[in-house]
Amino acid sequence: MKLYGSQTSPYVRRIRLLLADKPHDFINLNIFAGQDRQTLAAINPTLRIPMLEHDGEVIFDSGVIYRYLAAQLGLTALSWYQENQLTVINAVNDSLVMLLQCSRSGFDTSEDKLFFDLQKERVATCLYVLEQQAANSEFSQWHYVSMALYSLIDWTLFRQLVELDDYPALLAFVAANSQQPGVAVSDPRLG
Ligand SMILES: N[C@@H](CCC(=O)N[C@@H](CS)C(=O)NCC(=O)O)C(=O)O
Repeated sequence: MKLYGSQTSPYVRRIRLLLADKPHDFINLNIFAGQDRQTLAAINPTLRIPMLEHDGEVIFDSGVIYRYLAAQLGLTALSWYQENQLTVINAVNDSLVMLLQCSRSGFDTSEDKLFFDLQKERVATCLYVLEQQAANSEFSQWHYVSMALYSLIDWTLFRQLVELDDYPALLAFVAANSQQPGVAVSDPRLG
């Protein structure tokens, strides 16, 4: 089983955490340049990571990879409530990736522009809900949704994308899970 990704991607990290105690090869790509980008393009036309290669199949997208692995590993299906939690986590993640890419493209994302405002509003409304759920101990089990949340919040801290002081339960959640299997080796700060 081969997982293609990068050290810094939060979408890749959630799958690495899921596979932490399962035999697999991690292929660390620089998806934005050189030979690695050609490797990515040859495998995945969406030009996004992660992707998983197993038994002659290549699976794109962390959500689909999770469904594939859940079937392989015999994991319990997510409840609809957990699916919604994952959607909320993904919404923050997607908006922050877009803001980061805008910033790296030379845009001043602190400007009052519709696109930036919409992303920031979504990040705030979603983080508010996740904070309440964390305070309510809804992520006290180390399952896939918790892994996705951990990957998002730790990446947000690493990239310094949002001031998280207003989200003490999310910070406590990250602190409480820093010793979970696979967390140290998948730290984006090693990228
Ligand atoms: N829906 C996708 C999102 C994956 C994603 O956005 N990955 C980022 C890295 S964190 C990426 O590949 N970005 C490349 C790009 O936007 O060109 C998933 O869940 O796998």
